[in-house]
Amino acid sequence: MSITSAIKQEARALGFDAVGITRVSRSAAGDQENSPSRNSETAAPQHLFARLTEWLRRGYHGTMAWIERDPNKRADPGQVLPGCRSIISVGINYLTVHRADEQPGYGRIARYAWGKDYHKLFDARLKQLEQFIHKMAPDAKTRSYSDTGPIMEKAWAEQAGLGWIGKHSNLVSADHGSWLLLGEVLTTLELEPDEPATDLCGSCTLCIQACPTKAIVEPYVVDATRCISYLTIELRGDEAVIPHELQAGMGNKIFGCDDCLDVCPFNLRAEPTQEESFQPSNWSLSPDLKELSKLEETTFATVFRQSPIRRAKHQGFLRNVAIAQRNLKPS
Ligand code: B12
Ligand code: SF4
Ligand code: SF4
Repeated sequence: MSITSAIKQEARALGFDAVGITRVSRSAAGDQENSPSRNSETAAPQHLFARLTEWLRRGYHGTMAWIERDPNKRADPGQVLPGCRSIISVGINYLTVHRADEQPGYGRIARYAWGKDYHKLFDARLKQLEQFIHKMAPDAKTRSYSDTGPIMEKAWAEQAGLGWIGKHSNLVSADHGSWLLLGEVLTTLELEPDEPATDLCGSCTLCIQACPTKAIVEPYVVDATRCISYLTIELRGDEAVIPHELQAGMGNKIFGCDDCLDVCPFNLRAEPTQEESFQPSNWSLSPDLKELSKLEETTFATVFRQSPIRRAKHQGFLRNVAIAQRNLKPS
């Protein structure tokens, strides 16, 4: 069995639902010069760099200053792992059989945050995959990330054939629909690449129409400053930092948003995950806004200890709850 096949087999055995490989060319890997503008065989750092810098120029990142720190590095894996030759993209399906309770008085939490924080799950499995690679190829260098590294994960996952970037700008998998979280191992090994995925969106615009705050400003481009996910998770400050028009669009969403993902026709084929850590906690399907509005800081820290929700912090979460409560009332 080739090393590529062995790595893929191991990734699946570790519980990754999707795995694919992109070959990063020598020039793209920043070995010859520290610029992402050189041509590549199988990857496209030029496009990544251009899209990222245009997105930043338009200010779509809002207060997420960390994303503008080093766009060159973010678009060029060779600057993250010198000598990088391949990226092993992996995905885990987080769809469960559950549905959110739509009763009035309840808030709405994005599906990825119904269970435990996925970062830990990915970190542990990615480390195991790296160990496996080192056993097979002791000289190989590796580095792994999920979400928190300077890597444009969706673009590499698309190149690796895991799915295509849909018009809502997230990766859509033919097998798992919208419900795939991503991670990757960068390595100096030259592995056999997969075919990039083909964009199957066609003339569909359901996600663009479904967005309550018109954050998908053009197909494939999301203005984060209008996106409810950003407003409820990333944006710090009191209610005054969110324009009234966007507060109204938030509806009952108190952490993240799935509206553009929910409507995607490719979700019809998606099968639920067996993954224990994505199974919803008691409060995640029917979060009672009245109860949550009384949550003390210490209780917040205890209840959401293992949940992605702790990222919003106590103040931000209660701000979101207050906006959702106001949105319940007829104006
Ligand atoms: C910053 C960030 C956000 C920001 C900005 C979102 C965004 N679209 O960029 C905010 C806070 C809003 C956000 C929200 C969400 N996020 Co987020 N986020 C990230 C993060 C950290 C970086 C993404 C990034 O580089 N953005 C910068 C822009 C420039 O890049 P981009 O999104 O890839 O957009 C460009 C491409 O789409 C490109 N493009 C591609 N094809 C084409 C074709 C054409 C013709 C054109 C013109 C352009 C184009 O042009 C776009 C604009 O420049 C990644 C993790 C990572 N390191 O990659 C997770 C990540 C993208 N997020 C993820 C998730 C799950 C979400 C949410 C669904 C969470 C939720 N339920 O609330 C929402 C979805 C909102 C949405 N519709 O995008 C997952 C997505 C998994 C997947 N299947 O795609 C990731 C990969 C994390 C992970 N490890 O799984 N996120
Ligand atoms: S996550 Fe919600 S607010 Fe953000 S682009 Fe999708 S539908 Fe719009
Ligand atoms: S809803 Fe339609 S346009 Fe949006 S990602 Fe899915 S198929 Fe593409």
